[in-house]
Amino acid sequence: MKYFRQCLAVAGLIFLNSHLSAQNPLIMTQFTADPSARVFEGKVYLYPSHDIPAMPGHGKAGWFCMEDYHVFSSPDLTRWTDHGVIISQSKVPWTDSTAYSMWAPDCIERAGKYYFYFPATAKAGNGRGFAVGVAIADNPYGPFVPQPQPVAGIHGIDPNVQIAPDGTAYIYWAQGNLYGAKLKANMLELASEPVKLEGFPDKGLKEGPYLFERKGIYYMTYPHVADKTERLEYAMSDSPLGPFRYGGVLMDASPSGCWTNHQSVIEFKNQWYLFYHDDDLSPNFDKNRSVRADSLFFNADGTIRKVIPTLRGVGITAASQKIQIDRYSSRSAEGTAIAFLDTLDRFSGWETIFDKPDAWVRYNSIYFGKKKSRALVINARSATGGTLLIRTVGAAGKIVAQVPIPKGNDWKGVKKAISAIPAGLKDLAVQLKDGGRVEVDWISFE
Ligand code: FUB
Repeated sequence: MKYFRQCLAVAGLIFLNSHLSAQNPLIMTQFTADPSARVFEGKVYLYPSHDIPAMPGHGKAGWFCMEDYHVFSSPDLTRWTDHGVIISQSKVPWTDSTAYSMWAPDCIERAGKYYFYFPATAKAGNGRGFAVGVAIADNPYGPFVPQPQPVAGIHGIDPNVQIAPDGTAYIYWAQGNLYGAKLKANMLELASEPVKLEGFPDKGLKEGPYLFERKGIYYMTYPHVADKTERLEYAMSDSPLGPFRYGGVLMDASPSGCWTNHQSVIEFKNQWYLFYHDDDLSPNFDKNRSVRADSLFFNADGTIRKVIPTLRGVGITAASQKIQIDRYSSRSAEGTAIAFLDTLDRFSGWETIFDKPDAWVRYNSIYFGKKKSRALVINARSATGGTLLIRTVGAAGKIVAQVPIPKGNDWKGVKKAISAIPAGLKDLAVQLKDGGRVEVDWISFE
């Protein structure tokens, strides 16, 4: 049954308004990559690529394999809703429906219409290689109607569209280097000759252009292979088509070895965020990726501070939710490890293993609502038996509960009354009191 669920999840067939978990990665029901995040109608919409494992007759083994796109939305960056498939390779008139090459997309709103841009391999007679198509909808979640032909004049991948404050729309794409052109007001045709954008490192692949504007500065962000794998960089300009001046590294290449990264940047409720991807749910095959988000900050001179990827990610976690402490904010130098709960079903997530006295993990931004919590539950198991201390962190930090985890091989929800009732927004630490080995799946407050 578990295997069946996993197959459905991987194929993207479990969706429809399922509310998903917070932290990184953001989506735990399917592989997602190349996130284009947008703020529409007061919510964050996420338009990622949808990686699937290749199978005989479906895609090329060892390579990217994508046949459709889902869209997700969230009111708070914590609860994500999957609105299901919006475009699939078999439903677009000009795409090769055997190519499984629906790579990094983007979406933008103009005059109440939503324009979804996607690269794909054209079928014979529609040009060679990658073209960029457009599909139009009245809502950010669709239904999207694909145009019969791709945008004339674009050969490449990773489309990105921005509308400058003066109303001019620009489209960007990649083909080894970064290119851009103006778009007509119909958002479907180029209004100027494509230009190669200038001001970027000469050496190494550049792709995934994503432009945003802040305080009159145009920031072009992009993945770049400066060494062995992609890192995220940015460049700045006073004009949407440049020339750009190199700004710096936005995110270092991942220590996981994931060859690609791909980004978007949004401001939501007065905070800037970087969306990107890594191979969290597929550590042995980096073409099955997962989308992440972390906060992004600017320096006073307009440059961007490098973003350090976290597992905790963004958003506030309700105390009554299952708090996945394996997505920690920080942890002790020794005595903790993170492991998949089930290596045959990685979508079921991770556990935290404590195996040294005083080892701890810290999980930030838990909201204790109006209803006072009187107890907590720890879903745990322990081959040795052991005791966990749960405490709030900070100057007024208190021990919330001391929870004995009985010896046993099975996962069990261990409930304990709380001695100090937390209120408001708190950071929590979970600590192994003495010796032993304790595994924790999640904790939650009642
Ligand atoms: O997802 C396929 C390709 O990998 C994207 O188009 C690139 O940006 C890279 O992330």
